[in-house]
Amino acid sequence: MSAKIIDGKKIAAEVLAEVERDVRRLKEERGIQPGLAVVLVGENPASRVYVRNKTQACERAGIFSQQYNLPAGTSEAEVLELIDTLNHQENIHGILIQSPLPEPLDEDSIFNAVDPRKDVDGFHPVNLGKLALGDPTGFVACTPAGVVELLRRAGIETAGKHVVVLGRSRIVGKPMALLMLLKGKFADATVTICHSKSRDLPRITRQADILIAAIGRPRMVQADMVKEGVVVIDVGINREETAGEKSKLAGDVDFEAVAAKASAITPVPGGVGPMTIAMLMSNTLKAARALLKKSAATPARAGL
Ligand code: BQF
Repeated sequence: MSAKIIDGKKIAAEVLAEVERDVRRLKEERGIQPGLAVVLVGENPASRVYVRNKTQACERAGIFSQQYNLPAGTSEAEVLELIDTLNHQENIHGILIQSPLPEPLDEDSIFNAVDPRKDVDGFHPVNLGKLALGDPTGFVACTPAGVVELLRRAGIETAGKHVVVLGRSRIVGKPMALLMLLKGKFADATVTICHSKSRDLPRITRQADILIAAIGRPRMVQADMVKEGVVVIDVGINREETAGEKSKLAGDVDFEAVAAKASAITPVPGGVGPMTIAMLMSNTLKAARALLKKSAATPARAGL
C-alpha cells in the first residue's frame, strides 16, 4: 500500500485562517482582541523555538501576545506571582507556561496555579476533568486536540475503530485517549493505551486501525509493529543531534518503513507539530469568547 501523507502544515494553515477571520470579527463586532501571555523560564533551546512559533502564530492570527522571559534560577514563588498577576489581567485571555520547566521547579503546582478559564494549554486538573466527563466548556490540550482536528479534516473516521495510543503523559497520551473515547463523530473509538511497562507491545500495536505514537523515542515504531492499511499519527518531536550546527527532527515512527504499509501517515516535521500551534490559537480565541458570554449574562449597566 502506498500511504497518503497527511499534510499537517496545510491543515494547520486552514485552521489558522479560520481563527484569524473569527478574531477579526470579535474585534470589529465586540471590540475584544484575544490576548495570550507566553511564559518562558530558562534557556532551553527547543523551548525558545516553540515559544517563537507561538508568538509568530499570534501575530498571524491577530492575537495580542506578551512574552515573559524569566531566568533559569527563578523561584517557584516568583513564577506563581507572575501567574497571579496574569490571572487578574483583563487583556490576557490565555496563559501559557512553556514546558518543560527547569529544575527544581514543580510543574504540577505551577500548572495548577493558572486560572482554569485561562488555561489554554488544558493542563489544569479542572480541564482534564472536564475532558474526562465530555464537558465542552473546558480546554483540551493543544496536541491531542490537533490530532483530532487533523483526522477530521483528512476525512479519517474513528467511530468503532481500534485506536492504540502509545504513551500516557498528562500532556498528550492521556488526553488523547480520553478524546477518542468521547461520544460523537471523530471519537467513539475502542481505545487501548500502551506505555513503557506494556508487555508485548507489537502484538497490541498490530491490532491498531489508527496508531497514535507519543512516546518520545525516535523511530521506535517499526514496520513489523503495524498492520497493512493502518493510519499512523506521529506525535514525536525528537531532536537528533547531528555533526552540523542544526539538529534534525525525528518522529517516534520509522517513516519510510511504516509508510510502506500504512494507508495514511503524518510526517515529522510538518505533521502534528503545526496543528499544536494552530489549536493554541483556537483555544485562545475560545477563552476570549467565553469571557464575552459571561459579561452578556451580567450587563454592566442598567438599560444595556
Ligand atoms: C513541525 C513540544 C515536546 C516537548 C514540549 C511545528 C512545533 C514543532 C514542530 C512546535 C512541542 C512540539 C511544542 C513543528 C510546540 C510542537 O513543523 O513539525 C511546530 O512549536 N511545537 C511545545 O511547545 O512544547 C513541546 C514537544
